[in-house]
Amino acid sequence: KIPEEQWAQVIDKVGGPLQYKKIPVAKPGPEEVLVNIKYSGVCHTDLHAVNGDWPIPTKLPLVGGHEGAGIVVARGDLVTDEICKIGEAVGVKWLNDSCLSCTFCQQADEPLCLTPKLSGYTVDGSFQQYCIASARHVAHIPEGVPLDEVSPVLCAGITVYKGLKESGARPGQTVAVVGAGGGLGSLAVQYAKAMGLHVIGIDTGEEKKALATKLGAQSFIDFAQSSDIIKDVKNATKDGLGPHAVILVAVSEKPFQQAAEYVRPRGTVIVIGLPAKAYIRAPVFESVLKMVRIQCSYVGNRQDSEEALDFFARGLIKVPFKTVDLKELPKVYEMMHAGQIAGRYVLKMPD
Ligand code: 8ID
Ligand code: ZN
Repeated sequence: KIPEEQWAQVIDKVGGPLQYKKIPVAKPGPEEVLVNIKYSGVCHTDLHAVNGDWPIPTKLPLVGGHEGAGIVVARGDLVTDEICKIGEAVGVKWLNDSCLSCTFCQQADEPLCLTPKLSGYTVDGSFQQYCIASARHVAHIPEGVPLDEVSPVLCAGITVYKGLKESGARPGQTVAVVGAGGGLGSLAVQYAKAMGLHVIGIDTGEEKKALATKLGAQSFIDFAQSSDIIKDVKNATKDGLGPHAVILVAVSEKPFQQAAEYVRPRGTVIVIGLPAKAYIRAPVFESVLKMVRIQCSYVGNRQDSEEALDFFARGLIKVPFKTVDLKELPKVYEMMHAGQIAGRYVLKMPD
């Protein structure tokens, strides 16, 4: 019942165009599974990949996508039921595979693996009906969870959950989410709230303001309207000293050069967003006297993934999403490029 051919969104070269066409269905290797993707979120990373924004090249031709939720329909000979069952609901994440043997994998820092496979970047991803993934790395989606709504958790959710953990922010403290109306940001607001943190949302426009506020941000700062963002962020905290942590999930360079100035003394700036050719900047004098910590965070390991999904399964996270068909991906990229997406778009695969 697994077909020979399937629908996919493919690019042949950097910059596109996207081609919606039929391609062969791959066969899983000994330690792989074949996942019948039902839904896939569209992350800004997918657009960075099309645009060639980053210093490492993608495979070509490339099928993008790394928030794929679907059902395991075939598996390799070495995949036992303990690892992954046929018929199970699983998620295809950005980290499609890691070696599990290098010094980083050994310490559960799988995202730092020296020879990773990245879904929708160095291997074909979830913008197709049948996707290959490493059996040991697929996320196990709890029973009863809707596959459309959960798909954005598979990158956006895991990544911001991990970033919040890395920040060390504790219940009762305040975190600023920069890019709070976007895909990662709209989930960061909710994970932070669920962790007992106060949230300052930073983004632009009425729609993103309404969304961030509805999802739990106690205050919102419109970066396009603010004449002094440093002052406004500090003033949004009770004592005027600034947030204990800042989660940077914006796709422009500016905030990566501002956050160290408004974070609280002994506070932590967590860098997650990956705008093209951007640099982090902080004034040495003020940063030293404030003992500021600047730390980067990159997706999450298998345990982080399980925990992020568990928050969702417990009803603590509502994904603000709109669903369109796989063939509509070019329109989603256009809106994303224009900064017009509040929350996430999720692609529905053809039946
Ligand atoms: O593991 C990682 N580090 C990781 C994982 C997943 C994604 C990193 N990312 C990266 C993506 O590659 C991308 O660069 O995180 C970034 C955010 O991805 P996204 O949430 O999928 O993008 P989006 O939905 O377009 O949201 C971006 C938001 O940033 C706002 C925009 O208005 C939008 O809502 N924004 C911008 I552009 N400039 C801003 C500013 N100066 C800003 N918000 C506040 N201040
Ligand atoms: Zn992503």
